[in-house]
Amino acid sequence: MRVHSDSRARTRAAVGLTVAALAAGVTAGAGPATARPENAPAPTAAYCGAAHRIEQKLSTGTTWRMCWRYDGKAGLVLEDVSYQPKGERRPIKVLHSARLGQIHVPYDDGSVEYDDLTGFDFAQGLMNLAPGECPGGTIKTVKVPDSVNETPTIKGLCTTTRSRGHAYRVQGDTPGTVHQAQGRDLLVHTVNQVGWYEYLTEWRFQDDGAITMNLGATGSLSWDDYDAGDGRGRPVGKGASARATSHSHNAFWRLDFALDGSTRNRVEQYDSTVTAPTGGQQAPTTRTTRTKITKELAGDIRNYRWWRVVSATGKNKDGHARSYEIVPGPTTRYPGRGFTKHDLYVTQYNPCERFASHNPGPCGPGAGTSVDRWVNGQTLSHPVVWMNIGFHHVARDEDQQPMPVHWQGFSLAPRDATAMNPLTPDGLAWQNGHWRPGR
Ligand SMILES: [Cu+2]
Repeated sequence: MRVHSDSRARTRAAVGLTVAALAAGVTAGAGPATARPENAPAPTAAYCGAAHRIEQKLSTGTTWRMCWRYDGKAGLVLEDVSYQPKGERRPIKVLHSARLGQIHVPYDDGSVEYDDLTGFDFAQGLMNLAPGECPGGTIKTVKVPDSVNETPTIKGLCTTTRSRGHAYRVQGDTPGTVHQAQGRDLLVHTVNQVGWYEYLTEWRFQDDGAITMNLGATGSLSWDDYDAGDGRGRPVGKGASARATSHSHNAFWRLDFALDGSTRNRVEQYDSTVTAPTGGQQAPTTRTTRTKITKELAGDIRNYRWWRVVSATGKNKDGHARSYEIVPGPTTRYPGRGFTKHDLYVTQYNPCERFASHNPGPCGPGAGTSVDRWVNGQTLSHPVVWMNIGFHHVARDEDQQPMPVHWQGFSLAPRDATAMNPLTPDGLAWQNGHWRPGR
């Protein structure tokens, strides 16, 4: 029997709140607290105290520093993120602010779609972490703003380190000498419950300067959505009766860069075309062109296309402008809504533009409440990057029980942030540029 979509939506929200309340050790009957007005300024982290500072020197010599705070709708927010490899005298500032921008979950049968951050209490569903969920690390205490719980304090933020295998290896023509290093990452994560799902928000800061942000979905398939009698679901129990409705998870991240401490960054797009050999050419040729993105952009991933955010002020020791490249992970673009039609949006900074969809209120007359509407030709002097990574979830038997984590996300790779590999061992430090073997 199909549940009316409205009641289903209410069920979903109620489950999230009840379980969060129980986890916090209070009864589910706690009344709503006074909420902060929607457009009130969020607490600033221009300076953060020790409780809100994350500083990790990794065993390979790289230090990551940042401040964290917790937003009543967006959840974990990382601010003033900087990176300092062993050869740099000062930290290299990368991001002013980084967080999720929305999780949009439309179901294939057209019955319902969820805006988990703005409409379904993603942030309020922060979960206490068991010690084993943060191996070798520390679990920080998070005060959840605007909480309906009487004690909105959750042991919910894990910071730890993890090995990622080889960072590099080179032997070259000196058989007795192998230069190799095992890479280390700083890992920062939370778990947020929304209805039947539990989302892992993971930020990975590598010792080579790369940053990877992933959203993982686990928990259980939505109990309310076993009614796909119309061919839009997959059977997950015995026979064909229990059908879980297929759906999409369209995750957005919002990144406000501050390369070398300035938000006045530039954005560039690169495209290459490959042409079959002509005349006497031995092989195909590839031509790469750069397009400066000076106005707001709704961009799409394409073969041979990439973007980078370039520092307006800082250069590395080779005299090259520092930048970070945007490296998308696998994605399924959902064409059902205007705001999911493109993979990457770059907008001019506006503090009112907070969520990629279902933004609390329009930002000016006729401005709309989703990121696609904000791309309207403004000149970019302070670009904000919105990345949209989609996953079409067609359930399988293995999704019970619990559901294995399915991941979606993307990376930022440093490009000319340092003059050489930031992990270069001393013995190879002279090999910069067109070096000559056997020196
Ligand atoms: Cu799913």
